[in-house]
Amino acid sequence: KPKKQNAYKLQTLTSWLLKQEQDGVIDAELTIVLSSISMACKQIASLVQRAGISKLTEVHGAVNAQGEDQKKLDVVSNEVFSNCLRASGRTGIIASEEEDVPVAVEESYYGNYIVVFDPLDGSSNIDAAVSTGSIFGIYSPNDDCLLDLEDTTMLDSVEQRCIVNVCQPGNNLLAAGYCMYSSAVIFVLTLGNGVFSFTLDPMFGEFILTQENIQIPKAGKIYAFNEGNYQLWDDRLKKYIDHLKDPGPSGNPYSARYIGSLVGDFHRTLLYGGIYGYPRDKKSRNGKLRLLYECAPMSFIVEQAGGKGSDGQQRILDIQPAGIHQRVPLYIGSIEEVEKLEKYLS
Ligand code: AHM
Ligand code: MG
Repeated sequence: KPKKQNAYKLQTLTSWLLKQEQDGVIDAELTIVLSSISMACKQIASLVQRAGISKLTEVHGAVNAQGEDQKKLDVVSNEVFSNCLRASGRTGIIASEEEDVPVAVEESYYGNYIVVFDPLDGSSNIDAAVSTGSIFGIYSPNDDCLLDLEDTTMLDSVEQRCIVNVCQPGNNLLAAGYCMYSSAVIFVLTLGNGVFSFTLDPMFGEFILTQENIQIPKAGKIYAFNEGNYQLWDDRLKKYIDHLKDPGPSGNPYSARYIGSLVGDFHRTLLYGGIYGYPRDKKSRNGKLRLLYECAPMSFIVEQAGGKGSDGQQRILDIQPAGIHQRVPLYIGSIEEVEKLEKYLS
């Protein structure tokens, strides 16, 4: 009876992570960090789903139950993410798109992982109940950022040390992932050995493994750019976009799809192939997206799936960040599509 057999095969994110630990892919500390991130994502998923209702009651889930001022959902999501990471006791430094500077975690007693994250990307979509997501990346523990809290002379340099430790190129990422809050809640993860996708089962409240070793199609005729900025773009980029719209002899131009939510646009590109782009333009000289919290984690994932992440000239993962909130142009997706774009830009 195939149905029953399948039921036994269900694998939760937790059991999958423990298997990775047993196989020596990650250590016990990283397993705990990842599981605390998945916990944060479950909480954010329920906050996002209740956003319209919370507005009426002016309470965001349990977070604001004491009648404090209502906070914006991205601010609340940042607190949820930070609190889960702090409570894991395995993170040394956390750096969020929502915070001015990276923060050293005083509570750390074992691990010292560095976690960068964007707790709620695409939050302008929330009021219309359109997809949003959380994005994260994890870097190695680094002894240089261990804090001696007894030594007050160290405290001035703490912020500086944190910044130095967080500013690592994407090449150093140990793990990266995102959680998409859409018609389904999907957690996508790479530990550097392929890309795996888990779907939140609303019946059990558990992420269940639904796709293993995802491979992005080598090419794909879907492009996702905010074409409202067309007149602000470089002429070479305009030519590339014009080429995508040219039906050519086959009579089939590319299709345009743009949610305006990186996680949703990226997830579709990962599964169906094509290209997502956020170029530089006359207004924003480095584009809009952040290297540490958005571009590097997504590029690590896409490369693990056989695709490519580029700033138009070079591999995103090779870029050494000069600052924690640095922005870079991003072109990401199927290898052939990104390489074609690079040719147009060169
Ligand atoms: P955010 O971090 O402020 O949410 O901005 C990032 C978002 C991405 O999710 C999305 O791809 C992009 O901004 C959309 O920008 P635009 O509205 O300029 O097309
Ligand atoms: Mg963002």
